[in-house]
Amino acid sequence: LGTPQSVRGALIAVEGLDRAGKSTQCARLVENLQKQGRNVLHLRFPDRSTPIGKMIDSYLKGESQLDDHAIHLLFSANRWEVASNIKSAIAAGTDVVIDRYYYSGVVYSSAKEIPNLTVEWASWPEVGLPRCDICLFLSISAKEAGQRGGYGSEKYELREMQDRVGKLFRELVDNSQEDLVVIDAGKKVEEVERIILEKVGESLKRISGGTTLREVT
Ligand code: NYM
Ligand code: MG
Repeated sequence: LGTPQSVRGALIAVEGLDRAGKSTQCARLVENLQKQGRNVLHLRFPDRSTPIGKMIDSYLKGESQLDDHAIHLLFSANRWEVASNIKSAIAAGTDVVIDRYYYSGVVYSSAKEIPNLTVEWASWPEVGLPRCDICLFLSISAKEAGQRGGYGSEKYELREMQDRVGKLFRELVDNSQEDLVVIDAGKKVEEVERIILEKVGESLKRISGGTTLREVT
């Protein structure tokens, strides 16, 4: 009685090619939301700290080999192991900002062009995960991303692979009714930061209007 109705937090994902500026923008977004007095949980996938995450880390560094389907399922399992934490944080009114989420999961694995590892196959293990309210896709060409100090030495950090990943990301953007927002990541850092905050603000408004947290279908 008389107490303000509690509003759930927002689930915000930031996606894009390697070197698109995701980490920088996630950090800034978290800071900006906190400045507005919001509670924020900052996550990233892969989360390399868990036992599954350690297997992923070792695979990405080329220290171990895994079947392409097996590593795909590990990436997904790495999300499932924190799914309930995400849900309870959101329910408690905390915003969750995630550096890569199921979009990366689907796109990177299917970009490997392994027979039967299709987008459809790759999407199944993600069904049921908390779906983001907004996904900010930091759009940059593989060429431009590669010029940003060059790629590292991890698996997938190759120009050809990044080109295919970029193409698949764009297909996903075109074909989905998801709340995917394309952001030109070639702009200045501050400009990208401003646009992101504006888009997230719109999403927060929709949430305080009562939209519920959905699941990936
Ligand atoms: N990656 C990331 C996947 O292949 N599947 C996934 O589900 C996720 C979350 O891991 N090249 C790939 C994309 C990156 C690599 O991510 C490591 P990061 O953000 O560079 O640590
Ligand atoms: Mg990387």
